[in-house]
Amino acid sequence: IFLCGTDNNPHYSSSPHHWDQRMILLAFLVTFVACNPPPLPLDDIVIEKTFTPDRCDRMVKSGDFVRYHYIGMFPDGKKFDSSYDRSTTYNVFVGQKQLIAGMDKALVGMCVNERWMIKIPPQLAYGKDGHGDNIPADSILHFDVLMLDIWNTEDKVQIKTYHKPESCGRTVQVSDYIRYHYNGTLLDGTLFDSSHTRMRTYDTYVGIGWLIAGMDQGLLEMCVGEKRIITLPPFLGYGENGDGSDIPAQASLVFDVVLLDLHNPKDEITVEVQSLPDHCPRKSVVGDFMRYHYNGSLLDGTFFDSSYSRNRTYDTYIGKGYVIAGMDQGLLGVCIGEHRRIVIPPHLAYGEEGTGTKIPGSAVLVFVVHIIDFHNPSDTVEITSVKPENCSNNTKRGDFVKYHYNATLMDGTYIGSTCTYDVVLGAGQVVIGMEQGLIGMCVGEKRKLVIPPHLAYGERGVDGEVPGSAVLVFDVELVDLEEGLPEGYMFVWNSDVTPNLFSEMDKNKDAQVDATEFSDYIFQQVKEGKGRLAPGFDPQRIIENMYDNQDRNKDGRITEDEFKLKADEAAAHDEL
Ligand SMILES: *[C@@H]1O[C@H](CO)[C@@H](O)[C@H](O)[C@H]1NC(C)=O
Ligand SMILES: *[C@@H]1O[C@H](CO)[C@@H](O)[C@H](O)[C@H]1NC(C)=O
Ligand SMILES: *[C@@H]1O[C@H](CO)[C@@H](O)[C@H](O)[C@H]1NC(C)=O
Ligand SMILES: *[C@@H]1O[C@H](CO)[C@@H](O)[C@H](O)[C@H]1NC(C)=O
Ligand SMILES: *[C@@H]1O[C@H](CO)[C@@H](O)[C@H](O)[C@H]1NC(C)=O
Ligand SMILES: *[C@@H]1O[C@H](CO)[C@@H](O)[C@H](O)[C@H]1NC(C)=O
Ligand SMILES: [Ca+2]
Ligand SMILES: [Ca+2]
Repeated sequence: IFLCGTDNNPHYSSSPHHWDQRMILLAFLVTFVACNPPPLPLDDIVIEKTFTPDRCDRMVKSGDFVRYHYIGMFPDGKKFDSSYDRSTTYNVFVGQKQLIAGMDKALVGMCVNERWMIKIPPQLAYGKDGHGDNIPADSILHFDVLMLDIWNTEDKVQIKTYHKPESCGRTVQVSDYIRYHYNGTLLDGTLFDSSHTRMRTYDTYVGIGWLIAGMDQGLLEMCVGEKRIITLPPFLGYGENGDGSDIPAQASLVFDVVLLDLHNPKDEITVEVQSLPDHCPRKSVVGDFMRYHYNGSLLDGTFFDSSYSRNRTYDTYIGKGYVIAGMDQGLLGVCIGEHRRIVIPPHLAYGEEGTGTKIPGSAVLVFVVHIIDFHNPSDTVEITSVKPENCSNNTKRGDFVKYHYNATLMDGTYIGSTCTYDVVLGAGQVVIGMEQGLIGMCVGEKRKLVIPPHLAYGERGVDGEVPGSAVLVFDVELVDLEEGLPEGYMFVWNSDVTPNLFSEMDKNKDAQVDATEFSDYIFQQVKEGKGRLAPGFDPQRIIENMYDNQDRNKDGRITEDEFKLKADEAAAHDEL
């Protein structure tokens, strides 16, 4: 009891006991254990491991620099110092006599996040002299230590790739510009920063001092989609000053990084031809108008737009600044039907600003395009012909023709077909391109006509059948040809006209020609081969028109005067 000292031992000193010698001995032992933990002598440090983390990437070696928190106590639990009270870790080299000998020895082997109770005898602490006012001579010291950070001046950036994408073509090189997401933590796991909380990637040049040295090194050789953990010592990070309130002085940093985007400002577009059609009569040039489908994504595969989802092609002139510069370039030299992948760096796309919600600033864009068709506003109808053996009596304006056709778009999409189609050439009954394509054909001839939209259905197309600005392909076969009349005539005489025309027509001799007399007479002439009506039109209507024309005063009869008057006028069309 007395060994303990009365002030230390209120319980025993105040207990009224009646004891014999044995009880004193017992009390003595009990008191000893109860009041003052480890007694002298303590030969060496004693370590009690209060917490050991599951993971231990590295243990403190002599020569390492460490950051840790501690509470310094005397064996009775009385605190004499604490780093927590100063709100800053204790930062020091281990094994270089910057610490008391016992600490230099004890810290070796500790892991980050490990917590030890270290008990140090005076001869390995402040010995007989003690230390200042706080530590009396011959004090055993207890330190409750929590290790937070370990590094060494020999350390280099450590890179641990934990995910590598299947294809890893290009990798980050010095002076590349990259976009990435990261989580930054201290070595003990404390998150100090994350691009995710800002909801935007970190965008920067690499290897040219825009970043802390460790990141400038640690991001090199990464490929898009790769995930790596970059660990760097403070001298490659924020060093002795730390950064702001979140990165303490002398802190090792751990960055969990996923690379999303990569380009170099010197980059041009890259084009990868994925498939070419067998037949490619011409390749696109500046000024062509193109219809294409595309899927657009970012370099990490994030989809941002597709023409397929809209069910319609993207239609534009190329090489003229109607689309982003990279696309203007990437669409040159393509064949109709070609598939190609075009990778466009941001300076040839939407630049540092990006656009909309889906294309971030400085994003590299990947377009997989399928060229449906293109044409030039100066294009004419392209005709490929297969002629029969005796090919004469070729079609010309005014001829009445019959033909078969099958129509498709350039990509083979079926548009329509007919068994026979009848038209008078030059009468505006079919699109201009078709009129042109049917000229000069003989019966039995087959042609493939490629008709640009300005000679077909134009920018509007035909609702539900022909898309706007579509190039059309017609396979035609001429099956019949009836020669037309000279331009502008609906009826011609094959032989000389009788001088008694009026009286021949006036069958009932009442000195006027009525509509029936007129049409009977014309039909008769046609039947006898003396005259010809323009083929391809309704004869009844032609004759009615002729009659109306001749009946100048519109009283429903033609008099001899009206007849003569009209007949004298040369070169008028629907007339006798
Ligand atoms: C960072 O943290 C976020 C949120 O916890 C997580 O989704 C992400 O995968 C982490 N890693 C990287 C590299 O961003
Ligand atoms: C375009 O993207 C869609 C949806 O991701 C996909 O189904 C389709 O195959 C893609 N088409 C091309 C030509 O890449
Ligand atoms: C596109 O066309 C397909 C088939 O014709 C149809 O099922 C789909 O709903 C259309 N989508 C849009 C966005 O019009
Ligand atoms: C082509 O014309 C020649 C001479 O007019 C004739 O002998 C031949 O039979 C004709 N061939 C056909 C396929 O009509
Ligand atoms: C060409 O036309 C003339 C007169 O119409 C006709 O006699 C001849 O048979 C035609 N020839 C062919 C090959 O159709
Ligand atoms: C149109 O297609 C049908 C069916 O494939 C074919 O029999 C016909 O010869 C084609 N017509 C033309 C004018 O090419
Ligand atoms: Ca009459
Ligand atoms: Ca009249």
